Order: sequence, then C-alpha cells, then structure tokens
Amino acid sequence: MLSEKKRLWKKLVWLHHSNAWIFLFLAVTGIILYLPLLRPVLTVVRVWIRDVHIIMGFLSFLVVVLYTPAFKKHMKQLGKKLNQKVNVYLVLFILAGLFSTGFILTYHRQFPAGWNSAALFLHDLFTWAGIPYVLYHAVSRSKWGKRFRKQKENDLPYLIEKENPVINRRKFVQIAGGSVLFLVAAPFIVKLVKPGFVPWTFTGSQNDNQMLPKPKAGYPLKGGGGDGRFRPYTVTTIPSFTAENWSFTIDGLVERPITYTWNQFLELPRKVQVSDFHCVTGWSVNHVTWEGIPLQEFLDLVGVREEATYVKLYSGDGVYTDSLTLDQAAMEDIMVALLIDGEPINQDYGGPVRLIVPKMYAYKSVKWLTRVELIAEDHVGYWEQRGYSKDAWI
Ligand SMILES: Nc1nc2c(c(=O)[nH]1)N[C@H]1C(S)=C(S)[C@@H](COP(=O)(O)O)O[C@H]1N2
Ligand SMILES: [Mo]
Repeated sequence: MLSEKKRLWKKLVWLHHSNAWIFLFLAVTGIILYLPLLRPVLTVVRVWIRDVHIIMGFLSFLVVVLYTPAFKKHMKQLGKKLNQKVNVYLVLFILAGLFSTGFILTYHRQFPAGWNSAALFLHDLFTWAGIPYVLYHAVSRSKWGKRFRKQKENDLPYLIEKENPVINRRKFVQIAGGSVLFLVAAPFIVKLVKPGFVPWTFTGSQNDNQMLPKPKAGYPLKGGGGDGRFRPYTVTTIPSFTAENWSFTIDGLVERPITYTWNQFLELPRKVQVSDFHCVTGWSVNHVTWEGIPLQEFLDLVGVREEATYVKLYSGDGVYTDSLTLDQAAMEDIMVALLIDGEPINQDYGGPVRLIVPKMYAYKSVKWLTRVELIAEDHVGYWEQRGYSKDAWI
C-alpha cells in the first residue's frame, strides 16, 4: 500500500516539477516575444523562439493531461480537502485558457476572422494573471514547505522530496526570479551594446519625422477609424526622415525610372480605402482608413519591362525588404499610404509613407517605404529569410 502511494506521489511530483519548468520556459519565451523593447534586437531568433514556444506549449498540455488523473487519485488517497483542490483547479483553469488560446493563435488561419484578436487578448490576460499566480505559488510553497516538512518528518511527500534532489523549489524560484530580472534588464543591456538603440521609445506612438508640409486628408474618414491597436514592429531602430532627406524611387526593369521629392510626392492624386490589417502573429486592426496612391499607378507610370516578374520593396531603414509577384502587385487595394485614419502616418507606424497589402499578412506591408525596384527573379524578404512563409495570403 505504501509503495503504491509512494509511486503515485513520485509520479505526481515529477509531473508537477516538469510542468513548473516548462511553464517557466513558456513564460520567458512568451515575454520575449511580447516585449516591444526586445522586438528590434531578437529578429534573428524570433521565429525560432516562437516555434519552440508552441512546441513546449503542446508538451505542457500533455503533461497536464497526464497529471490530472494521477492527481485525482492522489487526492482521494490522502482525503485532501476542497480548499486545496480549489487552488489546483484555478491553476488548471489558467493553463486551459493558455492552451486553448495558444492553439487558436497557432492555427488562426483555420478559425473565423476575429478569433485571433480575441485569442491574443485572452492569451495575454491569462499570462499576466498566470505568471504572478504561479510565482506566488512557488514562493509561498517554498517557505511554507520548509516549516511544514520539519514538523512532519515522516510525511510521505517530505520523504520523497528528500530522496529526490532534482526537485528543488528554491532553485526554481531563483531561476524564475533571475529570468524575470534579466528580461527587465535586457533592453538596457542592449542599449550598452547598441548605442543608437533607445529602449523606452518603442512602446507608444512617437513622431520625430519632420515632413513639412504635412499631408492633409483629401477624404472624409470613411471607415470611422481603425478598430484595434497596432503593435509597432521594427527590425532596426526607428528611422526618422525630413522633407530634405526623404525620397521615393521606382526603378529597376522599367522604361522610365522616377524619383520623387516630398513636395512632388504630395502632388500625386490620392485614393482612399478601408481595409483590415493582420499581423501573422495574431493581432489585427480592422477597418482602417488609408489614403495614398495605389502601387499599380506607379507601375503604369514607369512602364514595366517584359523581363520584370517581381517587385522588390525597400524600407528606408536600410534593412527591411520584401517582394511581390507582378500579378500580386496588380491588386488594386495595394496602396502606398500616406495617411492613416485621416492623419499623417506616425514614424513608428512606418511614416511618412508605408505600403499596405490588405490581403496578405502585414510583413508584406513594408514600413518607411522609399524604393520599389522591378526585378527578374524572386527576392526572399526579411522575415521570409527568417522563417515566415513565402505564402502570405490570409
Ligand atoms: N521596415 C519594416 N517594415 C515592417 C516591419 C519591420 O519590422 N520593418 N514589420 C512588418 C510586420 S511583421 C508587421 S505586423 C507590420 C507592423 O506594422 P506596425 O508596426 O505599424 O504595427 O509591419 C511590417 N512592416
Ligand atoms: Mo507581423
């Protein structure tokens, strides 16, 4: 009887601690993916971190599925009271919330539109509720556990923990605390290495661009304003532009390459459209009103040569690029946008001028667009080189 109890408890302890480590790993990688401050510095490993996060999420789900029946049996054996169960059910609820929303985010192409945003919101919520709760659980149990164990020298859990040195709550708390501290400090450490990097400017909307005269909206706010919040992404420090140093070029395999100054660019006739904006990581902003020039109008103007099959899109940040086939580029809702919801596009949202490709994930929507080059062979874009699919269709 005792050995059966002991085996069960050992199994539980093992599952519990595996899950604690997996949870810590998920929390750290999740925060890394979330923190706007870290977006510009982790670009090389970002997709890799996301994939490992997803795999570990599935693994943790397995562990919980294994844990639950063993736990039930254990509770029965020890005749534990309900208040101790409530604790566990709360943890299971948080984990279930994280699993289900994580699953929807991973497979959001298979779910109805709008689910991804809701899932992301809840995933964030469960994370911010779950991490403090689990940390509290670990810390409080470690103090309480020490006292408790001294009193009950012949308590079975105590005996097994003593036998099994892998299980060390204090070590867990140390590593968890260390990771959180490290994540908080990371942007500032990066600042030491990359002097141009300003950690505290990546959270809000900022505008150091000096684009004068300011573009004025030529149309009323058709969409009524975007619904949702953009999460500003950049793989470099946010570039800033002035009317003097900014220009816009269409060249490559064309008959008449052209470069516009800011003043010339403002003279171009603009159109307005309302479209949804989807990031492949799960967030969306719906019915945004964009005002600008359809990409196709530039292509018609310069005369695309026969050898050209792709357009390569360059960001003025000097690093980010992407591409479209000529057929894709002909979609009439692809816009070289100047205004968002009736206002000039802010610097951190890609202003003065960004591309938008509403039918594709937003990594195609190159921010700070300054050059469109017609090329003969495919170009693999920045995120596509780092793991995003060439197929960006939503
Ligand atoms: N130059 C540049 N353009 C970019 C990116 C970037 O990092 N640099 N990120 C892309 C991705 S993945 C997304 S989701 C959107 C984000 O737009 P936002 O920063 O305005 O929210 O911009 C796209 N265009
Ligand atoms: Mo994105």
